[in-house]
Amino acid sequence: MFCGRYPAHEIYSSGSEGTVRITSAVFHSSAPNLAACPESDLPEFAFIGRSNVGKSSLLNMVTRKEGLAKVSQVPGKTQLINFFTINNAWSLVDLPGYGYAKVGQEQRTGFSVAVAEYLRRRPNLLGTFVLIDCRISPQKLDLEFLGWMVSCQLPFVLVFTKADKLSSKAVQAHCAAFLHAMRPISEEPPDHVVSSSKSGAGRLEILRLIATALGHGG
Ligand SMILES: Nc1nc2c(ncn2[C@@H]2O[C@H](COP(=O)(O)OP(=O)(O)OP(=O)(O)O)[C@@H](O)[C@H]2O)c(=O)[nH]1
Ligand SMILES: [Mg+2]
Repeated sequence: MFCGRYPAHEIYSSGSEGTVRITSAVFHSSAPNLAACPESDLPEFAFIGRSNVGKSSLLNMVTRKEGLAKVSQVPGKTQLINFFTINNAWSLVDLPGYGYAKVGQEQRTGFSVAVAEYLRRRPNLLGTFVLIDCRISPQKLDLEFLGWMVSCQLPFVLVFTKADKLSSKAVQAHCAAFLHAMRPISEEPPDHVVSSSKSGAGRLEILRLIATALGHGG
């Protein structure tokens, strides 16, 4: 489950082993900041992480819709808060990455004020997937961001991306090192998923977490 305190309007239910089947995934709109975000009652799940970690690719992999979110080899591609409507029932949100120095935005611990405002104040945001590149040792910027999430009591799940680029043993070692580095931040080890947008690994786990958060299994 998402780690942290759930929003007051929680519609989470526990115990559902099911998953969600995606029948439609469409781009809805983009917004530069919270005030410009579309009003919505649909439950929302956001993808955040360093620039180039694979947020947009993961969104496309989860929805099985290549090209739905714009992917780029150049960091800093996603600059707006992008909303995608799934099954006309819930939303996935592709956020701009943090840690990209050339972005001319005001920064707060490396991520933009707009992203911070969105994460803290969006009323229908149920949970956030925080993406971590599984190939690299624990990074200060990621740990700082997660510390901020914990201090704001925002629910999140870790997603270790690009697992196809390493042996499974190396992936496990990197995940273990990251979870160890999280110990001073979070009393309980956060839930985590290992993913690859190339192989589709992690897709079902992510959909299962979403189904549980939505309170249904189908
Ligand atoms: N091998 C491999 N490459 C990946 C994976 N996910 C993303 N990539 C590559 O990593 C690069 C960045 O991917 P994006 O999905 O655009 O990353 P992002 O986090 O959305 O980046 P910004 O929008 O710039 O913050 C692209 O070249 C992708 O093809 C993965 O699971 N495996
Ligand atoms: Mg992106």
